[in-house]
Amino acid sequence: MLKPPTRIIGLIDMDCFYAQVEQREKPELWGKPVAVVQPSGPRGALGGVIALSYEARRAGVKRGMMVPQVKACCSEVNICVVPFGEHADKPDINKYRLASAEVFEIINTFDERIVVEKASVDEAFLDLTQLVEEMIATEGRDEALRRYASEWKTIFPTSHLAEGADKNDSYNREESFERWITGHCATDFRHLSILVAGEVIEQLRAAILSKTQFYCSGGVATNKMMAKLVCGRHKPRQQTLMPHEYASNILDKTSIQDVRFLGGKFGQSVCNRFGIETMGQLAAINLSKLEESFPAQARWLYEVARGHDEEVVKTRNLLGSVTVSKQFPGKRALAKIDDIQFWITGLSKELCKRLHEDQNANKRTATSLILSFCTTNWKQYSKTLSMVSYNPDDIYEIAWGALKLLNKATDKKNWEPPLGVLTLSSSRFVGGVLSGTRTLKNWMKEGGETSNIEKKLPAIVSSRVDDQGWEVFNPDDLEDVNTEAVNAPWETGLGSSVLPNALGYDPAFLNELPEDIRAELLHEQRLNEAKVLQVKHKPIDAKVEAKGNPKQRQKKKADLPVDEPPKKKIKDFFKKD
Ligand code: DCP
Ligand code: CA
Ligand code: CA
Repeated sequence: MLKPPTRIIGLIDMDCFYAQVEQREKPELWGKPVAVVQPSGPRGALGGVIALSYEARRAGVKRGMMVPQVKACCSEVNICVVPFGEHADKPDINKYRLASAEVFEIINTFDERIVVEKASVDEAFLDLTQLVEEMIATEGRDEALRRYASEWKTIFPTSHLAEGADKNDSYNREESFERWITGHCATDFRHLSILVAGEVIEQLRAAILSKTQFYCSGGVATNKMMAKLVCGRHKPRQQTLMPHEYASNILDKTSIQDVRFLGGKFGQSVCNRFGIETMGQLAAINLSKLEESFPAQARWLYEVARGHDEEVVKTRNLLGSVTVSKQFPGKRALAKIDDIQFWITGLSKELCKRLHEDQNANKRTATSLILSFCTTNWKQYSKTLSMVSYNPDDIYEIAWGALKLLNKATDKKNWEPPLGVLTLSSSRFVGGVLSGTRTLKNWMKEGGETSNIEKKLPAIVSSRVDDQGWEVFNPDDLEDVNTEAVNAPWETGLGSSVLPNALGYDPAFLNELPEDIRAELLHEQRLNEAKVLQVKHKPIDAKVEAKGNPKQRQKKKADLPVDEPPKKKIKDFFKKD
């Protein structure tokens, strides 16, 4: 038997976030169809749509469409292009990040009894359990009920009760809400708790709107998975409350792909394996059947199908690292020393710019610099170096000084093996601000402002160090380093934002994505890495794959046949064949 849930969890998700940032910047765009598109190259070519105002959605525009298609759907659409970075040739999402920081400032300071977990650039989970308990204890249950009975229309202007019928054509928000308040909420403490949390979220959303002009939606339930699911139920500018009792009503008709962590390939493989589409159908499959096909995820699947999810809301305010990264896929891989120096210069400048912003915002200074790169053979290397100052020239010297020793080419111009990803990242923050002229070392020696030293964050947890001090790691060696990169609950080994990703996803970019999309990209990456490793090292044993070796599968924490890559020393790796 699953234990009855005891927590009250909220989720806030900004509506069409990047589009609202553009609308606030150009107020004439409020109420109009707006599409935010990626610049696909520095020379003005445009990429696909990443955010859409609801007016554009109503005209049929979809995320991912290219501009001509968008215009065909909606001729009066306003196209806003994400600007290009100053120093590194890639989109600069800084203005959305800054807008996000404004929102998080309000969420983080709203009430100290709320535990806030930033889940992506525009989304936060809130554990409201303590606050709600204390609110009911302070006001008194009967007093609260009296207040709600007389004032509910003004207290809950945008709230919906998710009980199943709220998606029917005949649904009447006010009727349904009033019936709930005077019925279940009056007799059942668990319902009342959800209602009180709904009042908190109404107030928090109103505060966000009045201070930033941004609209958002909210969800309240007894766990993260359901809070996230119901938040989307009456979007935009609305919030949806779900007492646990209605979980099966909601899940019965919920598409498996609409559930957190099931939106991607994994969810699809669950659907395909059992020939099902809804969470209701998933709940009809018993645990041992689930274990046969998905040993690592079976328990989790079993529980979420019943509306249960134990994942805790973890405080996550500050990023553990500031990272800049650049990918050079395929033929663009860097094979010339000049090019590598050019890009390290650009990344050093970009990193410095970000570090200064971080310093201003968070009153902290990074003390370590991590240089990571990935060769075209998918191998990833990383070295933790000391930060000497927040000066781009110093950062360049340190990074290039370490990297240049690894060139396998014998002439003075070329570089071997070519580099597919270059990443500079800084971490191990200490409290306080280093002034421009002093070196970090002296500042630290003088005792500076280091009295409030933050917890030092491990840069890279699990890796092997070769005899030149380079950390050599494989995807399976990676561990989470207290960043925003979120793993699916059954996974442990992916998502470190410090590290470059073999398929070239920029970790800084990944961190800003909604977590389901990020989990999906990482999942896809894992699949591709598995393929690459198989092709390179060992053909797949079709029989073992078909039968599945439960032990081996469990060890890998995912149902993918990932072969152990050969443990080659970095020196051998760079030796000429
Ligand atoms: N984003 C992105 N690339 C993607 C998906 C999203 O850059 N593939 C950015 C743009 C979005 C922001 O992240 O505005 C938040 O993503 P959401 O999925 O929350 O979508 P929106 O906030 O745009 O819309 P909604 O109102 O549906 O939440
Ligand atoms: Ca959003
Ligand atoms: Ca989101």
